[in-house]
Amino acid sequence: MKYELPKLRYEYQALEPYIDLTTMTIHHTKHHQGYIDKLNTALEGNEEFGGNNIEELIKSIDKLPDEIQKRVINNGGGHLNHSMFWEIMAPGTGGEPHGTLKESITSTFSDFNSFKDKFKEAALERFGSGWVWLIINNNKLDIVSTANQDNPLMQQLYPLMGIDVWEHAYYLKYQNIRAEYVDAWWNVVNWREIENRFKKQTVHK
Ligand code: MN3
Repeated sequence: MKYELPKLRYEYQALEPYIDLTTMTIHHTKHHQGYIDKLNTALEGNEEFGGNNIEELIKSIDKLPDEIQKRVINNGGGHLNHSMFWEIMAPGTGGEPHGTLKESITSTFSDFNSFKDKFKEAALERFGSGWVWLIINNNKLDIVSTANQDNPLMQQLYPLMGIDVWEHAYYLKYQNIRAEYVDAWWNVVNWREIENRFKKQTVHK
């Protein structure tokens, strides 16, 4: 089974004015598709790895043969990261999380605005291309940053949400001003989906 580009649950222009139509279109159809194509090529002859579950593939990255490991980190990571990214955004969202996720964020970071400040700081500090994540590990939240297309699952940390700070994610609209992109991005954060990801990691644990 080859990996395939997931369909978006909204139109390419739906996240305007915060994320523009052209960026969304290129990001999904060119960048994300490119990672998938290269991942499929890397796995030719190695189809036993992952069993078409991208999370499992990335979690067990150490088990892959050396000659394809780096390509799978880059392109499998790219596929996993973007698949989550499209889902944790939606039009008409933003605001604040609810329920146990809100409680957990508040008890970890003292309040929601402090969490946002810390997340933004990490996004601005990420040198070059990468991602900033809210992760959960043994029921504890933390903010971590990774380079390139690395995913926290490679360190067995579960990503609840993450922001793509590669220039391809914001350059057309925000040019070099990453801070403006991060500020705008909060308006399209789909907390309901992130709450679901949080619940799946905390129930029965
Ligand atoms: Mn990207």
